Amino acid sequence: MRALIIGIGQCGTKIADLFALVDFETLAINTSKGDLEYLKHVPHERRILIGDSIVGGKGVNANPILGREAMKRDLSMIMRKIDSIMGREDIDIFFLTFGFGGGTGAGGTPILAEALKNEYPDSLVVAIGALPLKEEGIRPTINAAITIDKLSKVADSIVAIDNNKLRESGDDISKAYEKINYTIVERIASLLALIDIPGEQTLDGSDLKFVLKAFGSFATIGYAKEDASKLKNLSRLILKSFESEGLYLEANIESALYGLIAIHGPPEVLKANEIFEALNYLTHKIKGKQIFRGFYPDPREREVEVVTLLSGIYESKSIEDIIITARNYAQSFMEAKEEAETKKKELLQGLPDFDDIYPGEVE
Ligand SMILES: Nc1nc2c(ncn2[C@@H]2O[C@H](COP(=O)(O)OP(=O)(O)OP(=O)(O)O)[C@@H](O)[C@H]2O)c(=O)[nH]1
Ligand SMILES: [Mg+2]
Repeated sequence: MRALIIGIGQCGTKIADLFALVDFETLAINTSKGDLEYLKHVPHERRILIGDSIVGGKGVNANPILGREAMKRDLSMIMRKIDSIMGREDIDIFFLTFGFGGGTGAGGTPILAEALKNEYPDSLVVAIGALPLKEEGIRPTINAAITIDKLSKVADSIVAIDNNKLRESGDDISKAYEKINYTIVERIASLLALIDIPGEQTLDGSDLKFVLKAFGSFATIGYAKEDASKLKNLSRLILKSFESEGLYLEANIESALYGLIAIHGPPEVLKANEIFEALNYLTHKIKGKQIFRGFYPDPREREVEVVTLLSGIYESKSIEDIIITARNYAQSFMEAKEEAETKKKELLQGLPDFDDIYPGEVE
């Protein structure tokens, strides 16, 4: 399984930095020089400053038009860099990590996603983005809604992570961000670690690609872990990984088309009847009725770990909230703008020009 993680903007590069810590191939792209320097694990030659000629390394201050322009201007340099890291062949998945609410990530990610799809038609492009907090105001919500729309036309799947679910943790914001970022990396790393390795019934790269190739719809990753000595029923643990609504997203999992479940743990607890009970239940529950599965008995292991991936999701309250808020705002903003224009014309109508009042002053 060959994957490249590309972080875009501050949120995205922080997540890519954690992937670099656990030895993934990474690239960090930002319009802010300072934020790039702040990273700890992405090697220096893998950090790319974009849009220097327009914003001078200072970031784009949540303006996605500048983010988009910065990415466009430096796109060929980025594509050369990717080519030099990965070569032209056999890249299974590009994971693009970013924040939906800022300017660099929101504006730049769809441009890069499209270029990657064109240059690497056999590779998947999976967007992993953090949805803004409601308190951040209208701009991040609009950036998110428009970026979701654009990515849904070019990416294979969108793994949306709802930062609003942070509130449930009660931590302060930067700790909470950190926790979410770790969770993202932990789940994706656990999933990829179980692809293409020997097991009872295994998952390979093509299964994962099949599940993620879902015409730009939403996907989410669930997870559950338990000490093997404390495990009462594996079926219940598998269901628990879904019940938590996946990876920080409010979504109706019944609307999913495909699922994938990987179970890893000591052989004596991976009981076939308990696994099949859960698989049966879930296969009937999701709309697409297709669940790929892999079991990985491991005598050295003391914990049972379940990673689940659901894709093809179209019913998500987290996403609907953003789209509806942005659309309502756009509508009332356009109306207010039109009204302002009309009122301005009404207010100023009937005024003379200077020449009407001061005739004959200039020959
Ligand atoms: N989960 C998570 N979300 C984050 C993190 N940092 C910022 N965000 C969210 O991402 C959005 C802001 O995106 P940034 O990545 O800071 O913005 P940017 O892409 O660098 O763009 P500019 O700063 O405008 O140049 C906000 O909606 C934040 O809630 C993080 O570390 N983790
Ligand atoms: Mg930034």
